[in-house]
Amino acid sequence: MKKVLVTGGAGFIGGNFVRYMADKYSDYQIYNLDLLTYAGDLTKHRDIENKANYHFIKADIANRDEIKPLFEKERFDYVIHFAAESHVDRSITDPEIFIRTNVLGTQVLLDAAREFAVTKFVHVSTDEVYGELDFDPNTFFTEDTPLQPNSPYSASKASSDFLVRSYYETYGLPMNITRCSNNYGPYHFPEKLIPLTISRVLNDQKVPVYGDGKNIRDWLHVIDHCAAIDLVMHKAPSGEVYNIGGHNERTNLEVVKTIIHALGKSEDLIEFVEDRLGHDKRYAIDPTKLEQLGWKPTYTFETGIAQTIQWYLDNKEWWEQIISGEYQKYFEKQYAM
Ligand code: NAD
Ligand code: TDX
Repeated sequence: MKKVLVTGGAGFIGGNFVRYMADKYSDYQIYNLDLLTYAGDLTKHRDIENKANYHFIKADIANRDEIKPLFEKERFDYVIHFAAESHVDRSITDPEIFIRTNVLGTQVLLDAAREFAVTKFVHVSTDEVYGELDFDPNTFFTEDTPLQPNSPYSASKASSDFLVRSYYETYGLPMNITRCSNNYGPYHFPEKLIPLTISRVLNDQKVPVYGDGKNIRDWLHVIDHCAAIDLVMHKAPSGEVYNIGGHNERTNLEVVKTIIHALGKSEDLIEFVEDRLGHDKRYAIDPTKLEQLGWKPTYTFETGIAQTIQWYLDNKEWWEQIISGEYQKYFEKQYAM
């Protein structure tokens, strides 16, 4: 029996990962540790919360007094670290919490993982630590691309990557770092482009597109990301970094138009608004190293976006409850629309 600590398991990707693991490995004990910030919610786990191998712990990763006793008591085998402040726009408005959670929180976890000798620490990072690519379609981020983060968010993630690397080099802590491209899929918080577009188009509301809409992101379905982490956790040699992405590059405008057309609405819903500060032009992943480990994505962008739109149609109560609360104030402040 293995004990797996998943931090941030009430959020979007961590939440999908917790469900994936609890369903796939009945012989593992899955511990979802989450502070339940604005981005965390437990209603998404109603169908697994009574499983014998699922446990929830409300705690703050940056609070050493909470984290250390927990590791001492449970003696986790694996730590899969998703918990973070994850929204670039919020990091531009208020960077401080990003440093506390993403940098200090990671350090607290690393100290506990080291002291209580976990089998492996998997640090879930992002392609944004590499900075931006230009529009040459033959250029990609590889694991050897230098880190050049451009936003406070990506700078905090890059800092945490360096800390994880240093604990491997200095103390021999077994670890992997994964750097994934933009995720989408069920339970994606509606402040991010895809769920924001789906929810607003369904309500016949304008969709804010930053700048000229030509920035490119490389989209990966969240379940393909979960499978990649499962593989890295079990098969990757310690100390290695893996990029995760499935060659699904789209401009933001293409993404928004795809959703509008799929829902049978008009492109008049598109509203070009002021650009994001320091807006990265393009992200694109070369996943060769992970493919050599045995990973292959199951979704194309077309099949993934269709599944995702259908999920938002079938689960309106989940996102309606989110956009009707505190989120409404955030939206008004962020967009002034
Ligand atoms: P999210 O914002 O949906 O979820 C983050 C979760 O972390 C929330 O449940 C929140 O309550 C929890 N959390 C925040 N601060 C905490 C703290 N101090 N202690 C404990 N829990 C805390 O984020 P996401 O989109 O699911 O991203 C998960 C991870 O994957 C992040 O580390 C992010 O950097 C990385 N990532 C995300 C994407 C993407 O497209 N969303 C792509 C690549 C990498
Ligand atoms: O209202 C919007 N209008 C718009 O044009 C929003 C919210 C976004 N955008 C643009 C900005 C980006 O070019 O869409 C693109 C995607 O934006 P986000 O959904 O905010 O994602 P991004 O900034 O690319 O970061 C995401 O992927 C990498 C996650 O939020 C990060 O956590 C992850 O590391």
